[in-house]
Amino acid sequence: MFSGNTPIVPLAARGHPDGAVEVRALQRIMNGCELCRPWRIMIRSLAVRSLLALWLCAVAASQGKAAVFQLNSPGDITGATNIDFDGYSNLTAANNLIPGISFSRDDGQSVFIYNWTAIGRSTISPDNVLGTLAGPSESTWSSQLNVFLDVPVYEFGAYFGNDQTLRTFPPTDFFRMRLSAYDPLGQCLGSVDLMANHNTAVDQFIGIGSDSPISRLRFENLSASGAASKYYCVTVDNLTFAPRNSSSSVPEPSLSALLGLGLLVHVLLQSQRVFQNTARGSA
Ligand SMILES: [Ca+2]
Ligand SMILES: [Ca+2]
Repeated sequence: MFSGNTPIVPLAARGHPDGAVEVRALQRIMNGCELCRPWRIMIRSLAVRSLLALWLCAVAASQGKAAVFQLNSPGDITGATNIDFDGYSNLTAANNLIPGISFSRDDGQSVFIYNWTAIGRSTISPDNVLGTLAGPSESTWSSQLNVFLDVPVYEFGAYFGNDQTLRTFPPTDFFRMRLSAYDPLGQCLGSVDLMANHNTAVDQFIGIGSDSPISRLRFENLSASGAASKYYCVTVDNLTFAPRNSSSSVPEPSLSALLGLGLLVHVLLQSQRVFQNTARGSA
């Protein structure tokens, strides 16, 4: 008789004459488990394969989505190219004026360089700005401006203005600027917004960076509700852009991700090797 506290000691270990019978019974059980071993290994191998596939899908999904970030000043862009539009005559069509960069309006009309200082307004670099105002043969303005770059960049920004409030227009008609970035295939990478400070001066910097190359950008004057502005044209100056720098590094697999992949591959290969050896032994 034994209680719950009585330790169970194998008969063989106690020198009992039935100990040999007990050992043979245990061996039979073990042999039975051996017959299941190939199946256990195969199931384990399938599980590892599934985990590996899931991990690869997760890594692909995480790396397939570009990350964009807002830049707060031209100083955030190192090694940048700067275009200030100065030195050109007033009302110079700029669509294809400057090598490497071009501009367009959604309505197909010209984008002009304007002498902003000549009409009593200030800009970050006097005298000229780029705008989507009406021109000599353009009857109206546009509240969007598209920028195309021959060579993709990773950071882009500009000063914007002409965001005053006039009594004749709704005060929230031009409430914020949106700058969107697009990759070379035309896919939108993301956008950043900045509230307007409501004066005519071209005095606010809006910038965007991305871990993916940017080939096209779009400025949009938006109302407080996010609708397109009806009454204000886009006016920008000091376009600043740069190729990749330290703040826009390409995402790379993390060390933990690489270690995880290595471990999974190792376990997978080991499971396959053991399964093959066992299968040969069972044949
Ligand atoms: Ca200028
Ligand atoms: Ca302003």
